[in-house]
Amino acid sequence: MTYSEDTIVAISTPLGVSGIGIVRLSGPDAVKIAEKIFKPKNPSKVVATLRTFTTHLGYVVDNNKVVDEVLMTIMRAPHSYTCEDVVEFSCHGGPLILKEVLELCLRNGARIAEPGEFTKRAFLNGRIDLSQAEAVCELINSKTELQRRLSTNSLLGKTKEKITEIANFVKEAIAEIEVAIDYPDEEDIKTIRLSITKQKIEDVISEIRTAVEYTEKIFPIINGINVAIVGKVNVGKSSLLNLLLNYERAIVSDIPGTTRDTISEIVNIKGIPIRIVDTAGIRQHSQDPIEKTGIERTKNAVKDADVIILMFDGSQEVSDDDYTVIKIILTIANEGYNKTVIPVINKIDMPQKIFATDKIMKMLMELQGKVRLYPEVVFNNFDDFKNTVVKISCVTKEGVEGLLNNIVSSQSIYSDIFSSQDAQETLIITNMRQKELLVKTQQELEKAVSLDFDTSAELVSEHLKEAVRNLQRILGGDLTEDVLDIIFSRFCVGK
Ligand SMILES: Nc1nc2c(ncn2[C@@H]2O[C@H](COP(=O)(O)OP(=O)(O)OP(=O)(O)O)[C@@H](O)[C@H]2O)c(=O)[nH]1
Ligand SMILES: [Mg+2]
Repeated sequence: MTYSEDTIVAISTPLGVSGIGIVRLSGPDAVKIAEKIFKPKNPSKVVATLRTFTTHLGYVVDNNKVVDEVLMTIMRAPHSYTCEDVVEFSCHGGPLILKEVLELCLRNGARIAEPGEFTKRAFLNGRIDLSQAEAVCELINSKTELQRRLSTNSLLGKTKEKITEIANFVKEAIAEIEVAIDYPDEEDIKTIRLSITKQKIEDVISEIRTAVEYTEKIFPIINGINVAIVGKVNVGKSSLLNLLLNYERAIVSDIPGTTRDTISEIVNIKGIPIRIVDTAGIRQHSQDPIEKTGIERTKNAVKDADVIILMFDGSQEVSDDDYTVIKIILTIANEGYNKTVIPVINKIDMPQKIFATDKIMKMLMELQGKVRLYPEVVFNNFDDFKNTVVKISCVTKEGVEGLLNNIVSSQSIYSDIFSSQDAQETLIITNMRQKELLVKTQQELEKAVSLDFDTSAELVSEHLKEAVRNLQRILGGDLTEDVLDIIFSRFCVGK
């Protein structure tokens, strides 16, 4: 029994010129539509009787006009991606050809598919659960190897397995408690059994807590690390951005105040997506309204950043403008944001004036304890300070590789994840929706164990039931149509 009455169609490959492009039909009339528009090259073949998982050479025809020579693959219900009859036409990849085949399907009774509708049908027809459906979307959109690895595990059903296991545990606990409620007489046995049950739930809580912590660690991989390059005007911020991107994304000039807006780009560094934000240079007493807006945006970039590269120009002595930048970071730290700051001296290919006095050390000392300075900067001895602070040149590229290593290792979680090959053993949650439900589950379980199982058994049971409902929602149970629509609308058309 499948859920859909209608047959959907979409171009399932990206639009643009390519070797082949695929138009996919799914639904009860998929084969009927194929009969109308596909003419097998071998005239003895009859479309209606073609076996499942077979591919056939032929023509897509509009009445008698040939639209394209194609390969048609037929996959019959229930053994297809959607569990419905699926027909795929592998056409030549021109956008006009694909559009014509698509329109032909529409004219013959198909409806255009919504984003993610094929996967939604696979879910509604019970072939995959919601965590797997979401993994499909995340896999398609994954930009890095680590992201791909995590979503693949989820797609293989690892999330589903673990969640089901936990839900079963909690269900058993509910059964234990209901038995205790029904037979309240045997006091001794009841007390012992309930204390065992309580212990089991506590174990589940700690397992969930570990999973939530792990999720918090892996989220930066999914979302990437946000890095903001800040500093006074002309220190070389845009030069560093261009260097990391390997092309001239931002205008670089010796005129102070070149960058007036924030520029943000994603680079893939060691398998981690890193969003680098180049900001407008800071200088005091700027009267220029555009520059003032730029500075506001710099403040926001600092707020959003996981790592702040605080850049200085080594060829100059430090100035009040440098101090203004430090004050911006301090303001944001005082608002309660916990930031990692990597102080960087740029332009080390030029004669150095920055260490002529220990002013820079004193300025940076103000950040001590307010932000996480990385790598650990030594402040009690000026010579040690000079050695520990990161130094680079955007011209000779000296020190830049080391800076990248520092960005990644400052987020220590990455080394953990790189080393953990057994991620399969851990409950894997790959998005916010799943994480929120897991946290709700944890809260319900905690409420349950905070109660006296003997005297409040009924209330305990209620909390446990709510916990199970939250777990089921992770897999897509108990969700309303509109919530599902929102989830699947994030997909691309044709998937
Ligand atoms: N010698 C030398 N010059 C550099 C280095 N990095 C940048 N510059 C030069 O410094 C000047 C300013 O560089 P930008 O990258 O535009 O500096 P910025 O910090 O983005 O400046 P604003 O956008 O004005 O705040 C340019 O002339 C760069 O060529 C470096 O490592 N060594
Ligand atoms: Mg700039």
